[in-house]
Amino acid sequence: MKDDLYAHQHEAVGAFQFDESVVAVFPDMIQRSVPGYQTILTGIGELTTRFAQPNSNLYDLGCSLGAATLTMRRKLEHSDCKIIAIDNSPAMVKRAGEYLHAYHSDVEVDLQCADMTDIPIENASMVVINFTLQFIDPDQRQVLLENIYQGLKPGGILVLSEKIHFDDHNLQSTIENLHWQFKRANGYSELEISQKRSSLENVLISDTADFHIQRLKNIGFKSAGIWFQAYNFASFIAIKS
Ligand code: GEK
Repeated sequence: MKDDLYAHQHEAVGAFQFDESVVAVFPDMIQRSVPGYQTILTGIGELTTRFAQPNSNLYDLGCSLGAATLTMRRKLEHSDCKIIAIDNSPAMVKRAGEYLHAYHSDVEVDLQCADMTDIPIENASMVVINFTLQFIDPDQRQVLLENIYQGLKPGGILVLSEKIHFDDHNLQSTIENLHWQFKRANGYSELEISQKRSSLENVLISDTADFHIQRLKNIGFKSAGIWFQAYNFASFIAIKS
C-alpha cells in the first residue's frame, strides 16, 4: 500500500508511532524515505554469509516487518543458527510473523514483541540494528551497545544503520536538502515531507558518524567504521576481535 499518511493537512501533527496505520504502508514508506535501504539489506545478507558462526544466535533488533531477518535467514549457511527478531510494536510483530511464515526455512526464528533494551544478548555472531537505535533514548544507547558487545562471540559483527547529522552547518543543510530531494523524486509532496519531519522531531534523535564510531571504539570494538552511506543515512560495522 502507498504511504499517504501525511498527504493531507493534519490539524496537529502528533509524535510518530509505529501503529497499524504505519504497518500497512511500511514497506513503501521505508523504500521511498531511506536512500540505500535495499542496498543495505543486500549487504546484511552478504555479511551474514561471511560472519554467521555455526550454532550461534543472530539478532535483528527493531525488526519491523522482518526485512533484515528474511535476508539473514536466506543467506545463512548454518541451519543450526537461530535468529532472534525483536520489535516493541505489537502491530509490527503481528505482520512480521505473517511474512516470516509465508516462506519455508530450516532456520529457527524467535520473533518477540519486546523492548530491545530489555533482552539478553547471548552467544551472538551477528547483531543487526537497522535504523532503530535512533529511536532509543540517547541515555540508554551506550548500555545497549555495551550489552551487545558483551554478548557477541569473538569474530562477531554488529551492523548498525542510522540517520546521521553533521556538525558542520553547511554540510548539514546541503545533505539534508539532498534527502528531501530524494523524497520529492519518490513522489512525496512538500506537505508530506514537512509533516513527517514534524512528527519525527524528538522521536528520531540522530548522532554524527564520528560520535557513533568513537562510541563503538570506546566500548571495545577494535574495528568500527562506515561500510555504506547515502546522503544522511549511514551503516556502520563493528567487529569484535
Ligand atoms: C528494517 N529494521 O526494515 N525496542 C524494540 N523495537 C523498537 C524500539 C525498542 N525500544 N523502539 C522502536 N522500535 C527495520 C526498520 S524501523 C525504522 C526499523 C524506521 C521499532 C519500531 O517499532 C519500528 O518497527 C522499528 O524500531 C524502526 O530493516 O521506521 O525508520
